[in-house]
Amino acid sequence: MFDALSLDIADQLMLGIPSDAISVNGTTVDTERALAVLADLHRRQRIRSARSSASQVHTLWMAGVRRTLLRSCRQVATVESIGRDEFYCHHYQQNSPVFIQNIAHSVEDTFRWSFDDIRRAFGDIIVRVQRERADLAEDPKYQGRSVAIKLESFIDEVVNGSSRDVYMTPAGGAIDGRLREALDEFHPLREIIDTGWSPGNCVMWMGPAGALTGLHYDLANVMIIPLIGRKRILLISPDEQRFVYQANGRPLSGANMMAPDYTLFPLLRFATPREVTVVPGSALFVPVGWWHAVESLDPTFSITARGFFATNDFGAPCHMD
Ligand SMILES: O=C(O)CCC(=O)C(=O)O
Repeated sequence: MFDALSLDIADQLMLGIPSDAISVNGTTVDTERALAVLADLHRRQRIRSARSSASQVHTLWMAGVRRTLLRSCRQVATVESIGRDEFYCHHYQQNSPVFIQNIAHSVEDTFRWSFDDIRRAFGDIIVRVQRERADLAEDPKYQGRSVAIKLESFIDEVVNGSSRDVYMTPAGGAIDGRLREALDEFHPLREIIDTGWSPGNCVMWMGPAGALTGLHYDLANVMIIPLIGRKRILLISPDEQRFVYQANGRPLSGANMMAPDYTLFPLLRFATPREVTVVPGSALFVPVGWWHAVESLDPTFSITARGFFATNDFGAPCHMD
C-alpha cells in the first residue's frame, strides 16, 4: 500500500506534473522522494499482485487518462441553439459546460434596454456596489468595500470607465426589485431555465470594462447571460482542482487567472483553461464545481440564472461546513 503522501505524489506524477514541481499541502516535495515513488509505482504496476495496490494503480492510471483527454479538449462545446433534451442529457446531467451562441429567437428572447434606458427608468434607486477590489491575493472573493450609491451615478462611472475597480455584484446584497422590472419582458431559454427572475434564481452584475470576478466555483449549476456588453470567461475543470490554489477549502482561488503569476502559483501552468467570450444574445452554462473567472470587456450588465428544471441543490463539500 502507498502511504497518503506517496499516493499524493504518485497522483501528481500520473497527472504529468514534472517531479521538481510536485507539492503537497503547498510544500515542494524533494525530487528524490518523487522519483522513488515513481519507481515504486512502476514496480507495483508490473507485479499487480495485491488487489489493493492494483486498484490504486487503476485509479492513478484513470486520472492520467482523464488528464490526457482533458488536455486534448481545450474548447467548450459550442452550439448555435439547444433544445431541452440535448441540454439536460448532454450538458446538465453530464456536468459539461456549453456555450449557446444564439438564445434570441424572438422579441421576448432579446433584452432591449440600454444603459441610458436603465438610467432613465431606475436611476433614482440605491444600489450597493463594491470598490477597491483590486487586491485579489488579500481578497480572493473580490468583495472590496461596499458602498451605497444612486444607480444613475453608478451607471455614469460604469460607462465612463473612470475606474475598473468597481462592480455591482450579488455580494452587495439584494438588488432593488424595481431593477428586476427591466427583465420582465425577457424570456430566453424558456425550455431550459425557469424565467421567473426572483432573487433566488437570478443574480445581477453591472460593472465597467475591466471589472473582474476572480477564479471560483459555484455550489450550483449556473447560466451566465450577458445583457449589455461582452465578458471573457475562463473555465477550468473540477478535475484540475489541484492546480488552482484553492483558498483554505473555500470555493475560491488566490490566483488571478486573467494574469497568472507562475512564480507565485507554479501549478497553474498545468491547468487547461477554456476560454469563451459571451455577448448579448448568447449564454454560457457553467456546471456546478467548474472553476471560472470572468472579465468584462465592455461596460456590462449581466445576470446569472440558477432556476433550472432539475435538481440544483447540492449542499457544500464537508470541508466548507
Ligand atoms: O459575471 C461575473 O462577473 C461573474 C459571474 C459568475 O462567476 C457567477 O455567477 O458565478
